[in-house]
Amino acid sequence: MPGATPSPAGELSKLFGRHLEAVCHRSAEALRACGYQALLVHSGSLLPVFQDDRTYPFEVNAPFKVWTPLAEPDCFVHFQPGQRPILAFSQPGDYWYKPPAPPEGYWTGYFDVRICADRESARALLPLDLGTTAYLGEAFAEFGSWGVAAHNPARLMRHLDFGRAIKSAYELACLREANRLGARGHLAAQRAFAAGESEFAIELAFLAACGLREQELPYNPIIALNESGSVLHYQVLEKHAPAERHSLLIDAGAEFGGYASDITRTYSAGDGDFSALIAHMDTVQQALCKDVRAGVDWREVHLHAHRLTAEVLQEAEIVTCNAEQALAAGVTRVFLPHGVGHLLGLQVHDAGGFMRSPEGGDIPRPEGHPYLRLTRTLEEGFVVTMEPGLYFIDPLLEAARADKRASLINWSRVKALRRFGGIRIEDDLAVTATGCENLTREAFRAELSRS
Ligand SMILES: [Mn+2]
Repeated sequence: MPGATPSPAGELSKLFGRHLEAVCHRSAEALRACGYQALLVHSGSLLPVFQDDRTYPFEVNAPFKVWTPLAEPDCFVHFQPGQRPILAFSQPGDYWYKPPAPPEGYWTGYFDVRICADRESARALLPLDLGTTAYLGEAFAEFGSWGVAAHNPARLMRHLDFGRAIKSAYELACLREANRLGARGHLAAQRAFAAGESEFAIELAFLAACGLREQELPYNPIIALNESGSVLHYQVLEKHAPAERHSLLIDAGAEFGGYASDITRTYSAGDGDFSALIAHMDTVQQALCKDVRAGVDWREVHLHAHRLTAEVLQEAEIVTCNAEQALAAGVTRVFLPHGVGHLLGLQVHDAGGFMRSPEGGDIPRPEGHPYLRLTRTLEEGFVVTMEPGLYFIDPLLEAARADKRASLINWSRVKALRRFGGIRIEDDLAVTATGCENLTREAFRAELSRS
C-alpha cells in the first residue's frame, strides 16, 4: 500500500520470503552436489528421562531451525527443489498436554503446512518414495521403514552448514531483535547487581526483562559474582548473596526466531583498580571490533587480541616484564585462555567455523591456541562475537607458577585482583564490506534511550 508504514510483521514476512528463497537455493545446490533429489529434516524428539514418565526440556535440531522458527517436537520439513517446502506439523491428540496450535505468523505462508497427529501420520503426508531423499535428524523407532536414501550424510551436512555462515537480511533482523532482548535483560541484571542481589536473583531479573523462560534462552546464563568470574562457563547460580560484593561477570543472551544473541558484561562494585581494568578491557574490545571487516583472517584478530592483552598486563603491572616478553613466553594465554570469538546464528557457537570449503578441509588453529572456534576469513554477512577476556584462573596460575613463567608474573597484583574473578566483554558483530555493525552496542543504546 503506497505511503503506508509496513507493520513489523509484514516487513519480517517479506524478509523471510527472500531468506527462504536463499535457503531453498543453497539447499538445492547442496543436494545436487551430493546426489540427492530431496531433503527431509526432523525438528527432534522429546527425550525421556531414565525410568520416568517425564521428558527433558525440548531442544529443536539446528538443521530444522534453518527452515522455520518453529520449536515443536516431531515436525518435519520436506524440500524438493522447485516445489514449495512441505511442513508436517505435529499436533498430538493428547489430553495430558495442551496440543500446539497450528503455526501462524510471518513465515507460515511460504510452506505447504500439513497437520499430523504423530510420526506415522506425518509419514503418510510425505511423498510415498523417499528413496532419493536425504534425512537429517535422529533415528526413531519406526524410522527404518521410512526408506530414506541416507541418514545424516556428512558430506551434505557439511555443504549445508558451510552456507549458514553468511546471514540474510531476515537473519540479521532476527539477530538484532535477539540483541535488543538481551540488552534489556542485561540492563535489568546490572540493576539487580547494584541492589546487592544473589546470582540466582540476577538471573531471574534477566529472564523477566527478556520475557523468556530459561529453556527459551540460547544457552544457560553465566552469572558469576566475585572470584566465580574466573570460571569460564560458571554454572552454579548461588541463591544467597555473598557477604562482600566485588564484581559481576554476566554472559547471557536471548533468542528471537531461533537466532541467538551472546553478550557478556563485567561490572565492578567499587571504582578502584578493577574498575579501571574493566575500562581498559573495553578499549581493547572496541579496538578489536575495528579489525572486523570482510577479507580479514579471524586468526589474525585472535592473535591481535593477545598482543593487546600483553599491553594491558604490562600497564596494569600484572606482569613484571614488558608486553613483548609476556607474549613470547605465553603468559597472555594464562590470562586469556579462550578464543576471541566465534560464529553466531541459529546456534550460539554456530556451525562451520573451521571449514575451508563446502567440499572439505579444515583451516587449522594457530599453534598454541586450541580453543579458538573460528579460523575462516570473514565475509560480508558473517556474524561473529568479539569477546576478549582477562581472568585470574587458579589452575592456570598454579601451572604458570610451577614453570619458567613464574618470574614474569607479579604475584602480589594477582593476589589483590583474584577476588574479582575476571573480565569478559562480548558484543555480536555483523560483518560488512568495510567494517561491521555492532548489534549489541546498538541494542544497548536503543534500550537506554527507551527508558
Ligand atoms: Mn560467546
